[in-house]
Amino acid sequence: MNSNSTNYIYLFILSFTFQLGIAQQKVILDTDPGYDPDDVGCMAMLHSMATQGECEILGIINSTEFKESSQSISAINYFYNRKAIPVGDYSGYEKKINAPKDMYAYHLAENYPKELKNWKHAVDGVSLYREILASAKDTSITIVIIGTMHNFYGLLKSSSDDFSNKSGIQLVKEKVKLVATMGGNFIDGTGYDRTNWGGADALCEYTNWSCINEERNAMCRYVIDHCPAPFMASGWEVGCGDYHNANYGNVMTGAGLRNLEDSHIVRSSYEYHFKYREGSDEISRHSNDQCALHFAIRGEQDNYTAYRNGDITLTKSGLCKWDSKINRQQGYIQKKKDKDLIAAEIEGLMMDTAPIADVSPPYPPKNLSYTPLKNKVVLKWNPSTDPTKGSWVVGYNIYRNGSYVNMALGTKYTTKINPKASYEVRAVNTNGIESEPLTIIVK
Ligand SMILES: [Ca+2]
Ligand SMILES: [Ca+2]
Repeated sequence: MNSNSTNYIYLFILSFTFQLGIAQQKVILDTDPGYDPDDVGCMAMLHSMATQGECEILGIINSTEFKESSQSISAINYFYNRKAIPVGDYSGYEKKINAPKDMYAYHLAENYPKELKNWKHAVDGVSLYREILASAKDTSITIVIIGTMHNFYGLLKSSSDDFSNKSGIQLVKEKVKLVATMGGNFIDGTGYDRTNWGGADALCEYTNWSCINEERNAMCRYVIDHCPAPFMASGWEVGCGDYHNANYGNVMTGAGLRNLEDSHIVRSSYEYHFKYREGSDEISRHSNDQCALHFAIRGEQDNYTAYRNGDITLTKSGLCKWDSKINRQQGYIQKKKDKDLIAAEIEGLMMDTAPIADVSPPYPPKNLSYTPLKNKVVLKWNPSTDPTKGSWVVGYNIYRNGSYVNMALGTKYTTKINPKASYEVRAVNTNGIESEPLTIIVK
């Protein structure tokens, strides 16, 4: 094939992609790995869609109180040869505790290689959001929350810092395209919560974890009342419909993982969970978290019906309501296609093997400059990219006088003033490979 026809085919594919409206999404995933393996299924899907060029994963944040949860995220990133993806963790708990040994988060942290040697080395979750959003283009970021709201609530409550002089609300308003969340219950637009939104008193006799959790309910009500970006919920009834036979049943995934190698991290997580937590040989699970991500990246396609541009209310007792007459850019999805057809698509995405590690360096950043402040200096540069499909730039390593200092997640780094210091900035790809440096001497 000559290069003209190659170019022609490339342009054709490019225009076809744009016609379909499939743009590459820049995603921050906020997850709670531990109790339920659907978070692992969801991370597997995310990596798989990244390999196919549908999205870049800018960071993954844990919201649980378990020390092993952020490490389990790190192990999953490592498995998919993207060990340099920043991992965040919620630092607001009074204390972090060890995960019970029957949890897959414990299993992954113990038995799989990972970059994060200790949860304390994870980036603070709220800081991770703020640093990435501060340097992002307007309305460019998709946030997918499949855990609790601890980190995102913290972001909305946050104020000016070294990353940005803007409030968290302002950053979300400017930079975020969509907040997609697994949560709530919206059969016919209303229902009692039994998810991370804090549960509901009304369901307390049903299972004890659906009793109201006042902290989560209050956080979620704040988020719903104050989130200035489009906010879409994938409720309990979408991925898991066993509650009052809601919305045509469960989207069950996981059984197919048995076709993978024993050591595949997703298969192993599901098997561990079912063996030790449920005492079962079956490894099929509802797909609550996966449906939220599926919609966030691919849109409704023919899988879901999206009810947009309304207003969500969550009451203190856990009742979720949607009002189509007030447009606060909030809404929810319901299944459109048969549950088993959606499940097949999701499970297919959960079963990818790891892509080849990207060993070619990203392009170096450009236009490094600095601004001296009172006791500080702010380095700034232009963003760079990695040309390898399925890889991207996850951050920039900063060196001072030849020694590594830190990784910046945006295109700015603030540090205490150090006269005559020489700074190097190197772009870092998903596999941790650095670009050639860009150097400046602070006078
Ligand atoms: Ca979850
Ligand atoms: Ca590369």
